[in-house]
Amino acid sequence: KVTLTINGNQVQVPSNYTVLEAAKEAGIDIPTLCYLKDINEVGACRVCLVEVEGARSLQASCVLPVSEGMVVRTNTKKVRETVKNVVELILANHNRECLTCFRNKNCELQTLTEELGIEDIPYQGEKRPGTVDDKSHSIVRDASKCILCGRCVNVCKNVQGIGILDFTNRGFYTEVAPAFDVSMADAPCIYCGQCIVACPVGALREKTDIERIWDAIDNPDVHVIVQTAPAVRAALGEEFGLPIGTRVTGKMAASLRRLGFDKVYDTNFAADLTILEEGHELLNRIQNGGKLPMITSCSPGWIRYCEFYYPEFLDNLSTCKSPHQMMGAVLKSYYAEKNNIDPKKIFVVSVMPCTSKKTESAREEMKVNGLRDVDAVLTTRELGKMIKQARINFLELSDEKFDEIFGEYTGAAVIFGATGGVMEAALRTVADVLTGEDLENIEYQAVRGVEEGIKEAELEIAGNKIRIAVAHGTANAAKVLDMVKAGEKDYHFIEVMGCSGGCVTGGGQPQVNAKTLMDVDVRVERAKALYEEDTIMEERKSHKNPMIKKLYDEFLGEPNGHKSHELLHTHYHK
Ligand code: HC1
Ligand code: SF4
Repeated sequence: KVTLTINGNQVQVPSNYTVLEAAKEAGIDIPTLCYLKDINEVGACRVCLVEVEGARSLQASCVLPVSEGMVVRTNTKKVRETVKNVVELILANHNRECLTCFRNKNCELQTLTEELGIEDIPYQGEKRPGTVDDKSHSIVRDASKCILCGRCVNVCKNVQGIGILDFTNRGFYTEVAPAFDVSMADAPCIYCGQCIVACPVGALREKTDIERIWDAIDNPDVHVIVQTAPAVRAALGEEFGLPIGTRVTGKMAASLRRLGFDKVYDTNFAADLTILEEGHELLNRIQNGGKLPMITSCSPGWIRYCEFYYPEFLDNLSTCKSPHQMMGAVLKSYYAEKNNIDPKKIFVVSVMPCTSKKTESAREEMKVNGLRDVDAVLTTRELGKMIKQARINFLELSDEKFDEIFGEYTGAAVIFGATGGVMEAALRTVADVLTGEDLENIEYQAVRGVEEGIKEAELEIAGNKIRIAVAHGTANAAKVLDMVKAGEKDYHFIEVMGCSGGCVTGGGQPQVNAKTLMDVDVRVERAKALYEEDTIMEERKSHKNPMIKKLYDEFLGEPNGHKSHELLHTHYHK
């Protein structure tokens, strides 16, 4: 422990703390902008400057280690004036269209400007030319809003292990962009959107589909069906000021009905369906000498990562489409038939915590007879905006249920949204199939949690040894694949999710500001909401979903059967 003085108060903190962390612990708020805990600790923006006794110049507190007897002041005239000056310079070169910005009222630069009492910008010079790249299906990059903080650069490089974005050009013309200034559409970007979540301003955002969806809803000839991913219910409330990890399943269903969707369904239904298909695929591969390890295929960021960086593992991917794509395919076949609706007039909208799903839904592989399974994807953030546009008072809504029958789901489905959840859901079904019993012990703690980037276990089920691994974040996926390639590990089944924490912290989820992230592990809080929902469900195993049984009886036949292959499976090629 080290003792130092901050603003006249003695503070005792661990010796590996920075001054910023020490101040935070003492309840003293130092402003930051480029700082992002564990991801971007570079002292680049100079907003967190403090005065240190004995030092000639002001110091960036986010990179300044504490030391015994240190005397720090955070609120002197010199600090206030310098920091104000720093932010004024950033603003002078910033496209200040705040009122019409996607991030209006949710922008760290805007908040800082208000907190520092900046009312006019003394410097009026030339501005950096601002290019907008909106060519990809998933991500829009607006250089005129970029403040060069580097948060996106480091999340992509260090957390995802990819490095699409970097500083290009020099001096005044410095930009953050993919190498050689290519569009995000042409870069080997996986569209995970972690750069968007890390961005403190409006320089990176999703390509919005809001207007297309309003058009579909307003068109009386179109039957518009919405489905929501497991993880959305754990985060949507944050868009309306609720605490991180508040579960809003019932309010969400109610708000979707009020938005005017003809049917309100849950991707969870299709997650249960995925487990039946994928579970049987796994058993098939194990029993018939198929390609192992089998690797999950529901995270489209991970699929793109595999295609670009580990194509030798493409045959290891489960052939299952991701749940929301399966749902789309079932709606445009079974549901259309049953309700006598022309599938061409059905418009399927998925609400997802993910920006990569926008690109996934547009892939050629995700069509049946030339029709897209899913017509448009909204992020959780975009759904929040639509609810506000419709002037629905979200917080006042009473809980409602999803529509029958594709709104029916089990606890196994809802945990898909957290890292380890797909694995646990699959094990609950595979174990019952192998033992022929209705097992009571269904919580697989070894695959839960975010402490480890890679989780492993060896299970003994009905005399079979099954070796599994779970990786979240593509940098961790790379580590697992390298071990498999080197022959150091030999698994039967691997779950990979493109984002650290799984879908709950996907690139389409509400942004949480850097200050809050110093105290809260968002991955943990949102996952809790899903595990809680699991425990209160009547059925907690996918094969016990009565509507899934009905779907097989009336339409699909059996898991991995002919119809399933036509509608629910695909294959990725080099
Ligand atoms: Fe996911 Fe999935 S869990 S991919 O992580 O398999 O996005 O939430 O919807 O499709 O069900 C995301 C979440 C989601 C699919 C399911
Ligand atoms: Fe990197 Fe993901 Fe952003 Fe692409 S979407 S630039 S892979 S963080």
